[in-house]
Amino acid sequence: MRFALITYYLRLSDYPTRYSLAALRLGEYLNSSGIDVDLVPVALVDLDFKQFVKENIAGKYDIVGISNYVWSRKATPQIAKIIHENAPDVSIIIGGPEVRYTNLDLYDDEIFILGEGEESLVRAIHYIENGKKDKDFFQNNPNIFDKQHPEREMTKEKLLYKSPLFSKFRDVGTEFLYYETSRGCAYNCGYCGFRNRESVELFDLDFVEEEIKRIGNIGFKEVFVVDANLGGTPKRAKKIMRILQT
Ligand code: B12
Ligand code: SF4
Repeated sequence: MRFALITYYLRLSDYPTRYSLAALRLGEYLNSSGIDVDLVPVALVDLDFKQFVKENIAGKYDIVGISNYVWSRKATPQIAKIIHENAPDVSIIIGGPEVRYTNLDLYDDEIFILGEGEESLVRAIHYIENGKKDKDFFQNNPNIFDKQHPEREMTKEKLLYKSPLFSKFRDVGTEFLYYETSRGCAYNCGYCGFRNRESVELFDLDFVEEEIKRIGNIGFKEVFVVDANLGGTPKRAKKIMRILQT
């Protein structure tokens, strides 16, 4: 089955990349799990949803994943509706931080994943590939829900990664890159929108070194490091900075 991950971008002049880190991470994870995946970046400004779906999705893919953040909360149900109308055989899976606030009245038969996507997305794709026959699927995956199974809860996620970045997806420009070295934040503030996981986990430093080498080889001009824990782990932070400098 062919899978497309739709990822929106905005503010290209400030942050000149069409690829979110989520898309790159999920893309590599799916690819190394044997799933045929394409990344489909789309500018959210002035987007003609119908034309986008006709040109990029209909007839090309069986399953579409959509990355939903607060800035795409209006666009996502609209795109899902237009996919249903123009490509009715396509199944839709929605993930990202905004899933926590999903209003199911706006949706039809989409599958939603709370929290980090990697292994849950693989499981949801296999569920669809197997004709949605597994009756216990939602019970066994409490972070996954749909309109028929609206109960949901965050599950404890283990930080999962297989291939480093740029194993499959290398042609992502050279101007700018989002790059992470840990996930989660130790503070867990009540008002924070970044609450995809309860615990903090750090990427293995050898893995980080391999990825930074690749970033250097590709020659990115600017790298935005995403790590809520860098200041709290000074020894590790210094190591990462040294790797970045070499
Ligand atoms: C880098 C970043 C930005 C970048 C752009 C992000 C981008 N396009 O990728 C910039 C600087 C532009 C930005 C701006 C803003 N941001 Co910001 N940003 C981040 C930050 C620090 C890192 C994002 C990231 O790459 N994380 C690492 C990746 C791997 O994690 P992830 O994106 O969560 O993806 C995982 C899961 O969500 C899930 N997932 C994601 N997509 C999908 C899709 C499918 C199908 C599935 C199954 C799963 C799935 O799986 C992924 C891998 O596990 C996060 C905080 C954080 N640490 O995550 C805030 C965050 C995403 N931003 C946030 C906000 C609010 C904003 C602003 C609106 C702030 C403002 N008031 O202006 C602006 C507006 C953005 C805009 N587009 O106009 C919120 C979003 C809350 C929400 N409910 O969506 C966050 C969570 C921060 C927070 N503390 O609240 N941001
Ligand atoms: S990222 Fe910032 S706001 Fe969110 S939990 Fe951590 S310290 Fe609090």
